[in-house]
Amino acid sequence: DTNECDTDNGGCEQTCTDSEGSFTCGCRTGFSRSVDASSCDGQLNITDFPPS
Ligand SMILES: [Ca+2]
Repeated sequence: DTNECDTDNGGCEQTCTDSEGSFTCGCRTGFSRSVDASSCDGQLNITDFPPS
């Protein structure tokens, strides 16, 4: 299997996770995945995720 994440991060805006035959885009804490599955929507209220 190829690692799509090696090329342009798999087209993902934030995180990319390779899997057998495919790959998955993800978002960091405080972001939600957009409807197009490759990009992420803005941060939630920062007070919901205080820095540790
Ligand atoms: Ca793959």
